Amino acid sequence: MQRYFTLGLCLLLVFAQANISLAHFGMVLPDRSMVMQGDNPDLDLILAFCHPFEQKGMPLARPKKFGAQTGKEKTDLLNTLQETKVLDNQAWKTKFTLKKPGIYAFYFDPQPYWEPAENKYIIHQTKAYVAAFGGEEGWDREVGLKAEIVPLTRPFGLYAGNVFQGVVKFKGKPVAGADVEVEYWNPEKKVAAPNDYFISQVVKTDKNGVFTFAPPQAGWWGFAALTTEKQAVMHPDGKKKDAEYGAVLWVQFTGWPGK
Ligand SMILES: [Cu+2]
Repeated sequence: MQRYFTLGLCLLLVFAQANISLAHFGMVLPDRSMVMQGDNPDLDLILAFCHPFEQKGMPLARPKKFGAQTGKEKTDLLNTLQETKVLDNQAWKTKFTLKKPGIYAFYFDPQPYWEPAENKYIIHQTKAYVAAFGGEEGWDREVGLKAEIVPLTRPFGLYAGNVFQGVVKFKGKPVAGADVEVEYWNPEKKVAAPNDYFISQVVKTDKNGVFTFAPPQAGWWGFAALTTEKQAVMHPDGKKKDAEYGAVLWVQFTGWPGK
């Protein structure tokens, strides 16, 4: 029942928005992007699938992969996930205790999500960074996801209004001319868009796969760089379907502390 309801909701959005980009986002949201000496070292993380500005949830099945990378070390965290609800939909949560200084990249690879309205699968490989205890090395290290945004701007300690740049990679190579959809995580739907064009911001990557964006307001902003792979996933109907790969990155921006 739940599944049909969500599906209906997504279809509704498709028709309601016509050609305006329909932005689903994988999401990994730590409760903080920076943890300092003396702070509580226990992070709470949620993993979800949603339309972040509109605060509409979609179900996220148990991911295929979920882990943390710090330095060259990868830790498999899949078994730590507990099912929860985010925006009334299936989602996942976990706790992670930071033990040493460094940059932690939290990433997941979801099961392909079938979107009948678009006759394709959606696979958003999603990432967020947490900087711990003064560590600063290695924020530009790739995790090695099939679809990945590699930051060119240090992805923490950012003010609202700072320019943010990243390289979009697919199978390890920069993607020129990719659409990057950008959305604000809009807690309690406090912000209303003047019209539907404002919901998702869109920028393109240049010939080197680089995109640039400057968020106007503090909060978490999601970047979803989209690449379609033809006939990527076998559908139960026996035909291979296209997959929209999203390289998704969530970055926290903070308001300027002065007046
Ligand atoms: Cu959707």
